[in-house]
Amino acid sequence: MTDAAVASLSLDDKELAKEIEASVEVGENASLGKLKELGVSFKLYSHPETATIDKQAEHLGHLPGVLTKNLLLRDKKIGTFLITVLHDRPTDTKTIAKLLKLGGKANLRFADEETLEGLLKVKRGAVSALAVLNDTGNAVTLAMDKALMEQPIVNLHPLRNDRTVAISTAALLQFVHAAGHEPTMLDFDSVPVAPPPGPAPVKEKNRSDSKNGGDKSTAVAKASASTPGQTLLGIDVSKKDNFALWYTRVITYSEMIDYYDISGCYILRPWAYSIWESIQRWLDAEIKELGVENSYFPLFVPKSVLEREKDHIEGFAPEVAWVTKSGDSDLAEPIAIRPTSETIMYPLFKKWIRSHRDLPLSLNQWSNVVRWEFKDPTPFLRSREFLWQEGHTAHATFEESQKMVMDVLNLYKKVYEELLAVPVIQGRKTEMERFPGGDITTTVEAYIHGSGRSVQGATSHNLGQNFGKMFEIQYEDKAGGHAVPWQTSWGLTTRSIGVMIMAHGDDKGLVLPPRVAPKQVVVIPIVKASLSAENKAALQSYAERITTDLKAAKIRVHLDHRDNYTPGWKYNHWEQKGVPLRLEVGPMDLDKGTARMVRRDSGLKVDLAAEAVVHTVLHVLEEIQANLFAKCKAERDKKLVKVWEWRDFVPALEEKCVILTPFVNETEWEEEVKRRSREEALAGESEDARTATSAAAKTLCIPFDQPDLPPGTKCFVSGKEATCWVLWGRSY
Ligand code: 87F
Repeated sequence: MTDAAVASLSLDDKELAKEIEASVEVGENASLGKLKELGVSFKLYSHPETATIDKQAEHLGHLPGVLTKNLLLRDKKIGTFLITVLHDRPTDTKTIAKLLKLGGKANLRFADEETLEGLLKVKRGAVSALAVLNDTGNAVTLAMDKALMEQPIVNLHPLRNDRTVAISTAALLQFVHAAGHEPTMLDFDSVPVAPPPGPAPVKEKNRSDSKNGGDKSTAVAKASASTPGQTLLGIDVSKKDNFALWYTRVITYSEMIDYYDISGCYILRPWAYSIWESIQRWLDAEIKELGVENSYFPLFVPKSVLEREKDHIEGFAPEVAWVTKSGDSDLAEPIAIRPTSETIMYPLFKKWIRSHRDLPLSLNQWSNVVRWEFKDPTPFLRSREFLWQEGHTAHATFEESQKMVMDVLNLYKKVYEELLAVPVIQGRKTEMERFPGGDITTTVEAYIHGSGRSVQGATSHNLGQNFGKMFEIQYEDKAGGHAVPWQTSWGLTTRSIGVMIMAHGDDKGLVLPPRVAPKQVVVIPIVKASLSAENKAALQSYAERITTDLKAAKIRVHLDHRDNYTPGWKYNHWEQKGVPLRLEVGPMDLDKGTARMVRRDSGLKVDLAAEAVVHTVLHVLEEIQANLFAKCKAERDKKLVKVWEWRDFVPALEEKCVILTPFVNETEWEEEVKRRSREEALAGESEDARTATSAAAKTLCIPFDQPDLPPGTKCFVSGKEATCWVLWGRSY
């Protein structure tokens, strides 16, 4: 991190504003002039150009006040709208049209650059509500987030994106009124993320068993008429049509996630936490096999210690969350909440590593970390607090440390492939993408077929002797001399659960790999009201016997014997929750001594003899695990292509491919690919750069498994001689 960036974190913001205001000609800028004229107080910040909200957050995220997303939308028939909303709002045109109450026929589009400059006289990337000042003809309707009005301070670009003004929302309203605009308020609470609970048709997927009353329509009518509150929302959007919304539906309807009042923070409900426990159980045992011990270090980092290692913090500073007060009193020194624990642990490493006999020192901790992200948050994939394990080891030789890096990376591959059934590619990060505090970053990269994006699954770093030197970790080696240890650090987070959900889920909801499913089998007795008490009891004990047998074989099984839900409702419920196998037991099964097994992954139904249930279930669970992996790998492999020339690169990206190219592996060329791929993909259209997903390609890794690279092979972008094959993609 540069000194200036460190300073901007700790400098009192009033001082910063004063310092900056002095260097800006307020009078030159019409919007600032207007604010002065109105006599409202404001602060002005200067920063490099920030054309996107992410960039703005990078430079200003630590200051008071909220950031906004601003867009100019247009419907040729209805008119033009300047939308100013809180930074984490969904801003797809459908949602906005709904909030503006434009009716189903509206056709909102992002206004082009020409319209923008014509009407508001600002460049793209510099738009804010302050731009209505230039709309003297009142051609634009200003629409503002209702919730914004509850915020004390808002940060906005004053017609240029290398400046930001902080003003009160009251002052902002005064400003827009003075500019002749009465803003329309957008109430996002009226468009919930998940639809409100309400009656939805329950599909009775009962088999037409005459004894069970197979008339579907009657069954549905009964379910909703006689048992209010028994309705179940179905996933009403397909994975293919709207992946983001589909994901939101799946994680909420499956009872994995609930939302919280702080943006970017989520509740991991038992169904999700149990999956994390499965991952923990397996990985924890394997880590211990490598000789690593668990420990726990404090959540807090003193400011001076966090900032001691500048390279390490470089670029991360805006994401650090600080505690500055206890009650009403300021703390003597601000305290950071751990975003990672290098700076917390290594002062102790210095204390504990004195002799070569103290090595290797291999510690792991299971904990939470906080990184105050400003990109759109996504449950599991990008949240402001997440769970992980972080391992930190110190060794006498580079070779030993590198072995640890690779052993752990291999465990991470197994977590993804053998537990979560998601194939990954192992490799090394390029100079541009590696962790700057270390020497080598290795990674496992997954691919999400539904979105065409890649995800960094987990990383394992060789830190070299950088931290050792920085934290003065020194020991006496065998020869009696002084030596600095070789260190590693590595982490796997709850992001892995999000990757698994995205990889396997379908239009009915979650699909869980049996190895991590909290329940692997659900047994559902088909009890109808018409059944005699005696038959009911017999059926009940039959279902219980099957359940007990499965439990005895260590299968995670649940008997859903609730009598206030219909079988059809239960089928839907457990399908949404992704349980790998369902066993239906009805009166006919009792008579015949059978059970009907239904697979979640394929929908396949088979009638089993009761004696064969345990054996078959064990076998089929393995088959489902293998099938999910194979399906996911086939989908990925279909999209894994080689490209030799630039002209084929962006078209392949557009086809949602992950791309292997011969590459010169120079940072300038990597930047060039990022820039050009974004530009060509957007072809003049605006990227909704405020969202977390970018149109640009980036390097995912230099795969360990390198295809042949005959001497003389040219780099696909620079035309120079290629040095390796590199994997590229759009990523989360
Ligand atoms: C955010 C804020 C402050 C990532 C951050 O990958 C610091 C950091 O150091 C930061 N985000 N990192 C890199 C973490 C490196 C390393 N730490 C141990 C890992 C795995 C676990």
